[in-house]
Amino acid sequence: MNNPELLKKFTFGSDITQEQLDFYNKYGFIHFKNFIPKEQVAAIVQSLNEAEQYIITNNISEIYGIPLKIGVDDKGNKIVNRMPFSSVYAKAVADLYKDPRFELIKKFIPDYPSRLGLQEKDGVVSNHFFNSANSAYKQLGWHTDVLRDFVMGQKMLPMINIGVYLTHSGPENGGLRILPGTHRQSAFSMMFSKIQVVDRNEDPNEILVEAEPGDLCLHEGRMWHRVGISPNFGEKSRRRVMYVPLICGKVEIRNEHTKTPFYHKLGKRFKFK
Ligand SMILES: O=C(O)CCC(=O)C(=O)O
Ligand SMILES: [Fe+2]
Repeated sequence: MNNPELLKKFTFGSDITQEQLDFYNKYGFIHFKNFIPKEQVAAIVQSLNEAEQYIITNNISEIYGIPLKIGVDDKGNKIVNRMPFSSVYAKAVADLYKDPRFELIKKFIPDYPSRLGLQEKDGVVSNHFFNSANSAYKQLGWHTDVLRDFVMGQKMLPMINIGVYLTHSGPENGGLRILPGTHRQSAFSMMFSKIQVVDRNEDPNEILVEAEPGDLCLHEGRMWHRVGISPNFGEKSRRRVMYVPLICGKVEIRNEHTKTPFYHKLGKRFKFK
């Protein structure tokens, strides 16, 4: 990585600035420091831990039709590695997205009306990466988030994945690796320049997003990204981050009666994880 501009961090103020819009449009991502205070991060983590216990005690395997990834940590305890629709069971998570600053984020999609997908797609996804023998989520291969729309035969509209960090994220616990600027690629390379999800190899052009609890990182749905595997096991590998999509187009609300989309069954067959 030889462009120091890519390491630039921003502060989320009372409005989105032109400089922030320009950076995002150029690179397909933007990183804001200290979006929420540490106390709020702690309250969210506590709320997610309680939701996790509830899910495990009640043998819940999916939320609104989307399967949970449940693994086992290094101490033999069950761990919910990927919790979709986490605002359903975790109140502090639901409260976070009432923050009026999420309205401002819509300015990054100026050409279409957009909305937070709190009850669409996978809702607020809480990722809990952990490196242990029986973890269900140690890393995530290269992919673009619009893959799902492509698979579902839907029109590809701008989409932003909004990430809020709950732990430090960097090389010691894997970290998010992105290919800046790839959101401006052709539809063909968006889908096929790497083998989606299966390819886990380092790319010479990737950059690591190093973040702290409370940081906010937005990335465009068409940008290639992956989460690396931690070189550590156990506690040192723990990485928690929540994502909610900012979406446009057709509204498809999910609830307790909606069915599991077919590609989850495909994923199971081919063991994508
Ligand atoms: O955990 C991350 O930072 C990224 C996760 C991700 O890319 C995804 O869930 O689609
Ligand atoms: Fe992703």
